[in-house]
Amino acid sequence: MRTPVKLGVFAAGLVAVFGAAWGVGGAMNAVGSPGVTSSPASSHGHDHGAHGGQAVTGAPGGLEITRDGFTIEPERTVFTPGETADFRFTISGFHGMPITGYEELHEKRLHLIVVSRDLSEFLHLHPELGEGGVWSVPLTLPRAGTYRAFADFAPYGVAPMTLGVDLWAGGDFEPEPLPEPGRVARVGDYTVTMMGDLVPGRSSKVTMFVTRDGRPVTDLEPYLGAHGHLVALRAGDLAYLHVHPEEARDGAAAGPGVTFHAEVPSAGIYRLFLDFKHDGRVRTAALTARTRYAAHSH
Ligand SMILES: [Cu+2]
Repeated sequence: MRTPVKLGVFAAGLVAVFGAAWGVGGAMNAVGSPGVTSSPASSHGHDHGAHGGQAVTGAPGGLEITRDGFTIEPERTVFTPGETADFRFTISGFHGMPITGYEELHEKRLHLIVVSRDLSEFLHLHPELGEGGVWSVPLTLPRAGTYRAFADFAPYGVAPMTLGVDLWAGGDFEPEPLPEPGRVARVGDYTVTMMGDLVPGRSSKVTMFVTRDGRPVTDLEPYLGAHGHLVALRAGDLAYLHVHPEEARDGAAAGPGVTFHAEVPSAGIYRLFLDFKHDGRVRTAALTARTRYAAHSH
């Protein structure tokens, strides 16, 4: 088990690097801080880690309302901004009837992600499954605009899939420009720094490093079966990347680093949303990442 040891040392080194950066104030705003992307441990992880080099198979999810015979069917798609309404939908199968049996994925039978198409708004909800396979959740679209709702689920005996459907909130819409690519996101007192790179065409390992007021957070609370939940969407078409947390085999540390494997279908710009739980509250940190090709690919 060479890799975990190396990564442990790598993470400890980053604590030191980031600690020092905080000392000089604001240095962490730098995009692609030296020592992060060029770390030998990091590139080594890409080449020989558990998922390193693994080809990405299949088209990205979330771009279609129907795939492999399964279709998301919302009862309504138009909402009033700022008003809470029940969002009800079914997932139908080949026979056109709603699916009622689902596997559990990250502790839930269905994850519903709703984002504005400019990626400035993000909601992560867990609808309830009612009679007849009808999913239902109170939904508030915060501002006017076009939204994409993603249902992430696995019918019994079927591989997990993501279907997407557009929703609308009427009114004047001011699109927000996508924030510049960078490695740092702030939410409240928390700062999240991304280590590792999204490499097109394969599974990429990224670690989200969480600090609060400059100190590493080491008591992240479990959330959806891990110490964080990451959603990655491609800017431009909102392709929904398949991301899974590193298996907590050796009693994974509750921070400051939370590691994920993301399947990146292409070069481009992606918006990453990290949900983590601390002090009893789930928080979402968002950052924009540009893919990087491996320094030496064979
Ligand atoms: Cu979820």
